[in-house]
Amino acid sequence: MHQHHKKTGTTDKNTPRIALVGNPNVGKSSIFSLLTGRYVTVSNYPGTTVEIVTGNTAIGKKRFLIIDSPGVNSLMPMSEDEKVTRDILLEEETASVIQVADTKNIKRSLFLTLQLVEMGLPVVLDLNMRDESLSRGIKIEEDVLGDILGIEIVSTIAVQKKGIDSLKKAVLRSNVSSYSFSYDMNIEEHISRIESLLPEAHISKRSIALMILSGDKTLKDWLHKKVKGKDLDRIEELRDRLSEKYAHPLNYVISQQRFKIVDDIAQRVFTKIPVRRSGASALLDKITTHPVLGFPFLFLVLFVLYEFVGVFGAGTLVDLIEDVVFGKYLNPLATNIITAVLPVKFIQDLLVGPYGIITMAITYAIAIILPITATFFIAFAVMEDSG
Ligand SMILES: Nc1nc2c(ncn2[C@@H]2O[C@H](COP(=O)(O)OP(=O)(O)OP(=O)(O)O)[C@@H](O)[C@H]2O)c(=O)[nH]1
Ligand SMILES: [Mg+2]
Repeated sequence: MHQHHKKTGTTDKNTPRIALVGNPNVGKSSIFSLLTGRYVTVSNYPGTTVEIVTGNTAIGKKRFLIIDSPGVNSLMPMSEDEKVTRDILLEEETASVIQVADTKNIKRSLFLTLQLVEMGLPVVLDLNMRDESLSRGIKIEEDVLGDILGIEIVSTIAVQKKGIDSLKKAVLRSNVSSYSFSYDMNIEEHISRIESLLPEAHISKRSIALMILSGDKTLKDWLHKKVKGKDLDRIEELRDRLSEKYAHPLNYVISQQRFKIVDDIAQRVFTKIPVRRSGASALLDKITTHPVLGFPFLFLVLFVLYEFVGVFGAGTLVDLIEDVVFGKYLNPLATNIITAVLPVKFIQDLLVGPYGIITMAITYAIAIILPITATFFIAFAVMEDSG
């Protein structure tokens, strides 16, 4: 990887920016590598130790600067990483946001989608990790979700390089969502009051008002630069007045109302499909969970287990090892060696013969314990792995 240090965004002011945003560990960097070439720029986000990777790409005939951002769970920042991602969207113009989502975790993803939609930015929702979601029988009705949110929805499997072309096409078509949702009356009233005191920005005033109401302290510097002191006091007063109306902190109240909206959407788009498996395993599944056939099957399993551990292990194998391996070969061999090497009868009796340590104790220890424990553990392993 070719790396050199440069401040983000200064590459070329005229190249439209695409920001990759998403929850932690959903495949943002994998998608980033698939979209950009070999030449990327790694730099610290100004004033932080957080690393940001940017790269150029051409989609159709257009050139874009793509930014890979740190994973976030919310755009109401609680950590430096989250602040950086929020600032990437706040501080500069973004042509389009690609939200990379883990399809298995649709609710967590939608919680973030709502905040991006609120920001008034053009968003493409990329449902990544479709391989994993399908293998768990999770399917998202993309058309329905697209209709609800009014944005481009695509699905990808980054590790298999699948869906990247449709993602690129969707980026060219990306648009600001037409979806709007509201909070309770008190919150809505305070949002509009605060909005009227805010300047134009790269993200909507509504989203900034919600950050302020959520008690976002990381916005302080930005606000001091952009808003007059008198208006800042008024904004704080409005937030304090609203928070007095609730038993819980405002960020909790706002999050709860968002979660409710996320639940409603998820319910409409989330479907569970039967996981396709081989015929034999599906049949086995049917038999073992069948209310009537299940019991005979249980007894069959227990019987096979008894035959294997009890009859074969404790019977056949024990006899074989005791009588043949030890009785015919090892014990006579040990007796011959001992009587040849140690002429003292007392010591000979101690070691070999019917009560000798070697012939009796070791024979029993190995011949009896070994086959039983071995067959038992084999049976145990088979049962555990088969579930
Ligand atoms: N099965 C599967 N794994 C994927 C897919 N996309 C990415 N991964 C894997 O998921 C892991 C995380 O991928 P990254 O691209 O590092 O995720 P990220 O969103 O950049 O993570 P952070 O930057 O830490 O938030 C890696 O092991 C990827 O190989 C996918 O579509 N399917
Ligand atoms: Mg990453």
